[in-house]
Amino acid sequence: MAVGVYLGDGKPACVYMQNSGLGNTVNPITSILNKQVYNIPVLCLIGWRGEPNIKDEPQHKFMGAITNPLLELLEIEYSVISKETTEKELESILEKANTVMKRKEQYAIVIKKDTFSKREHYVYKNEYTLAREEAIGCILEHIKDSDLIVSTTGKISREAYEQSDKIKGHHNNIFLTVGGMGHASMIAYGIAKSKKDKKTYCLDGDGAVLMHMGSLAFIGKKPVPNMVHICLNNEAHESVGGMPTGATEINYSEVAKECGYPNIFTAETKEELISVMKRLEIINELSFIEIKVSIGSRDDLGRPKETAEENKDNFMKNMVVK
Ligand SMILES: Cc1ncc(C[n+]2csc(CCOP(=O)(O)OP(=O)(O)O)c2C)c(N)n1
Repeated sequence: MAVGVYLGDGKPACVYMQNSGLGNTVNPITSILNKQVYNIPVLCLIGWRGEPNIKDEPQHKFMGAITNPLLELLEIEYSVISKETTEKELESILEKANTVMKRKEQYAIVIKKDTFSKREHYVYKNEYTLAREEAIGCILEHIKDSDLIVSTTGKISREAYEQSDKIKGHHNNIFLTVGGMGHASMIAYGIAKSKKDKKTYCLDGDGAVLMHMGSLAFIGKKPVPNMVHICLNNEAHESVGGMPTGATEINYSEVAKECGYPNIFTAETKEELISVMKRLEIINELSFIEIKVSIGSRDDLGRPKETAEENKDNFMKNMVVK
């Protein structure tokens, strides 16, 4: 969009992202923006997760450590700001950014944790009543112990982890896609292809589906019989504050249908979800379930106790057990 805005306006656009988003934008930066191609100025505001020596989740550590070196490699000049940055310093950073962008190059401002003060707490709501965690619990109650689960980035994984402990007494059959938002469905698809004797469930979020929606077309085009793709749709990025995704009117089940998923189900209540889960017991064909859920989560929701690598090892070990 920033490229289009520049082409249309002749003015650089400002793009705001988390540093995991910098990973997603490496290709357009190198193959569109860079001066060896179109030389297009953009101002990037980048939230710095995983800053060295600051406690953060495992999926942010490596990207946190390489954020600034990566910008250097991408030939993007940058400044780092924090809550100590004064207005005067900020002014001179913006002046520098302007000079760089006049040369049609890109400039980044890397923003440390707690630079911005918290805005007033705003509670986002939708019209649905089924809680996401309750829906996840209901799914876990209806799947076999030998079934596999791949859960998406954010609180869906944390809820699946806790619900599985509560319902099954363990969480060894869940692969938590802690990073790589939007890729859980293709991971589930890969597992389903190689483990044909088991059913693989993907617990996805609507924001994550939207981020890499092309996966639906791929999966629908070459369906596997032992995969169930579940989109827990709260029309929001609940895990990071509950803001609307910007695609709240999208009918995800229609998209999946058009992409070729042969079985499509929707549910808005626990009763509807139970009846879908029962029907799934006798369906041996790729299926998609869109569950409309409310926006919200428990304040005391925990985090995985193992490292990401331990979670992966347990998942792989558990797979060989019948
Ligand atoms: C590339 C990238 N950008 C941003 C994030 C931060 N992030 C983590 S979870 C999440 C929201 C996920 O939304 P959704 O899939 O709808 O699930 P919900 O939390 O609403 O259940 C975001 C934006 C990320 N992990 N990766």
